[in-house]
Amino acid sequence: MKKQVLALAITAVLLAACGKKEEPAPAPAAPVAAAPAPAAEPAKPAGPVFDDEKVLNIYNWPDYIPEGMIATFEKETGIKVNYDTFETNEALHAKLVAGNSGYDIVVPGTVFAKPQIEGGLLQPLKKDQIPNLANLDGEFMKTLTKADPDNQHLVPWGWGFTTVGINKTKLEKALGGMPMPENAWDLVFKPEYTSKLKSCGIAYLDSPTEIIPVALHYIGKDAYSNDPADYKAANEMLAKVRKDIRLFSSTMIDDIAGGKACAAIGWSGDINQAAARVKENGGKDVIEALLPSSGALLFVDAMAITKDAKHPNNAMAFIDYFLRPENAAAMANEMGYPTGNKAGMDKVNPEIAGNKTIFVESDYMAKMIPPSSFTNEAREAMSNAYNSFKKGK
Ligand code: SPD
Repeated sequence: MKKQVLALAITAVLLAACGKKEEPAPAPAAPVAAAPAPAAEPAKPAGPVFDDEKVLNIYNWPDYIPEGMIATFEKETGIKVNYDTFETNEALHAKLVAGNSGYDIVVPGTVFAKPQIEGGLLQPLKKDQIPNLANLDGEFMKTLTKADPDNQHLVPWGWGFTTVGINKTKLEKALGGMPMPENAWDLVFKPEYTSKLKSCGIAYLDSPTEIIPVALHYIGKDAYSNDPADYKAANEMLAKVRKDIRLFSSTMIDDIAGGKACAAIGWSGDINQAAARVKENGGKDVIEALLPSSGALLFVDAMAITKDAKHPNNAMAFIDYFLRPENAAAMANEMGYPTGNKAGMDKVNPEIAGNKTIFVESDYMAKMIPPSSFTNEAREAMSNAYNSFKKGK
């Protein structure tokens, strides 16, 4: 029952963002897969089909795949998986726009997947080759229609939220008796706090579309504003704390676990992974992902097949494999990210299912900022604003 409530909570928030009518997407690029069977041939049983070349090239975020998941797929199928990582949506997007990325499966955030689908950079799925799509939560899939109108291109990999992560032990020492703020975003955005925390280290994710939206939200603007004047306002706020930021990184798990940062703008699952790493290493510091009173920024990352994938059938087979219940549970248990797959919920460990920063309760879910997207022009303006912030100009 509790699990049903959790599922409803995230879908309610994500669906709330789907109110706007989307412009129809242009016709998708033609699939590169093998030619369809002649009409007279009897229908093949649903399920995986493989390409002649037993290779699959995947491009995903770092620290985002449970141990052994690739090895088991390779063993079962004989397909050799080349698994590379990117650190920002911007980096993946640039590769897709340039074309011939060499990747079959990519995992954009939905904020970027929307323009990628509209631009014909991703190909539609052959759903008859992915029977495990049936394991996905239908309500959750409805939320993805904001980016992918008929659920033709995207299969959720993981969801989480951008928030403030802390090393409570070091942070309290650096605050020296100053009480925690009511809104955790103050820790990383308000000079009163950052000036104290710079001694134990403040880390920011390193990408315009990660930092500007939370900064906009903090100053009371729409996190997904397309207005450059709003970016200027966000930058004015950010400029005041720039000197206190120690590092910019999208792979900060070791930095947090190793004590290089006591406050960070990071991703929920990564902060939970840092907490687990400290414990594994026998450390005593307490690492926590916080739930800021003004809300945090929800994201959904989704698998998609590139328009020019050389191994689209192997890609479909991997997507079907990923959708097995045990893989969904491993994503939550090992990586701290739920997947929108309801079939694996009973395999999630009780302490993970009960972690409110992984399976967020409905009360807090109502405060979350749901994902949306930016125009191309806005992304460019945001990049300029972010780069001048980083340079301290
Ligand atoms: N460790 C990988 C976490 C994946 C984060 N994707 C975030 C996209 C948010 N915009």
